[in-house]
Amino acid sequence: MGRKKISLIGGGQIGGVLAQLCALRELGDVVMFDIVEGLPQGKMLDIAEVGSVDRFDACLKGTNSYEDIKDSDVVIVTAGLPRKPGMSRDDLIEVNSKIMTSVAEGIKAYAPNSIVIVISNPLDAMVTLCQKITGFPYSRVIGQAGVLDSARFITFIAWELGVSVKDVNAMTLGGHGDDMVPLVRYASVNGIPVMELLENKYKDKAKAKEVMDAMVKRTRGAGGEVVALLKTGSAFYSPASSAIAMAESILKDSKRVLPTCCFLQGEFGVNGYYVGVPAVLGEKGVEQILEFKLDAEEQEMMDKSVAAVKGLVDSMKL
Ligand code: A3D
Repeated sequence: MGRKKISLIGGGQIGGVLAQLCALRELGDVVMFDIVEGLPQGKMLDIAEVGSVDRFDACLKGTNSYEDIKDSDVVIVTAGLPRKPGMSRDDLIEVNSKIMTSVAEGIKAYAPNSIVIVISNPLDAMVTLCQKITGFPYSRVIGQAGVLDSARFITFIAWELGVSVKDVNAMTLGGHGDDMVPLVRYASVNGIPVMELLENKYKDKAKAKEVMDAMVKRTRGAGGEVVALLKTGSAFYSPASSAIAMAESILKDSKRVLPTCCFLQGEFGVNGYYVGVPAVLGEKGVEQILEFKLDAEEQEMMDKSVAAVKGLVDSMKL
C-alpha cells in the first residue's frame, strides 16, 4: 500500500506552510507546483532536508510541470495573488480568475480523481470557477474559509472568557467576506452557551451583547486585520492549518464536521451556489451537509452573505 499523495498548486506563503505541515504530520508524499522556476524546488528541498530532525518520512518534490501531480489524492490550490492593505478579497477576482482557469485545467488533465480544496481568493468565486472548469462532482471541489473564520471567532471568545481555545466551540457560515455569519447562538464552552457566560461575567445583558457584537465584528474583519499589519500579503499560517484539517479528514476518512465552502442545492434556502456550511469530510470529499434551522436573524444574515456571493459569482458570467 503506497502513501497518499497531496499536491499543492502555488508555492507561495500558504503553499510553503502547507508543505511543512503535510510533512510534519506524515499525511503522505507532497508535490508543490508553481510557475516560478526554482521556487517550489527550493522550498521542498529545504523542508526535505530536515526530515531526520523533524522525524518524518515523506517524499517532497517541487515542480513546474503539471505532469508531476498525477495520481494525487488531494490537491490544495493557493495559486493567485493575495490582497494588500486597502484591498477587498473581491478586488482579486480578475487576476485570480485567469490563474484559476489555468490551474483547474492542469488539475483536470493530470489529477482527474483528486479531491480539490481551494484557498485562493475571492474564495467562493474561485471554488465555483474551479469546479466549472474541472467538471468534477461538487463533492470533490470544495473551499477552505469556514475553518479559519471559525477558528478566529473561537480565539476571540477564548481570550475574552480566559479559557482554553480547546474548550470553545463555534462556527461561522456563509461566504468568505465581511458579511460572513458567526453563529452566536451555538457558540459554547464545552456546551455552555457563550452568551450565558458573558452575561454572568458582566452581570448585564446589554454589556454582554456589546462584547459579543465586538467579537463578531472582529471575526468578520480578521483577515483584513492581519493584512493591515503585514502590509505585504495576507494571513498564511492560519489558512494553511485550516486547509490541512480538511485534507487530513479526507485522507484519513475521519468524517470530521468542518465548516466548508460547499455547493448547495436547496440547503439553507440556497440553490446553485458555493457557500460555507457544516459538512462531513471523508474519503469521498463532502459526504454530507449538515443542515439545521436558522432563526430569523441568522437567516437574514445568511441571505445577505449569500447575496454578496451571488453578486460576485454572477459577475464572472460562467
Ligand atoms: P503568495 O505568497 O503570493 O503565493 C501565491 C503563489 O501562487 C505564488 O508563489 C505564485 O508564483 C503562484 N502562482 C501565480 N500564478 C500561478 C499559476 N498560474 N499557477 C501556479 N502558481 C501560480 O500568496 P499566499 O500564499 O499568501 O495566498 C494565496 C492565495 O490565498 C491568495 O489568493 C490569498 O488571497 C488567498 N488566501 C485565502 C485565505 C482563505 O482563508 C480563503 C486566507 C489567506 C489567503
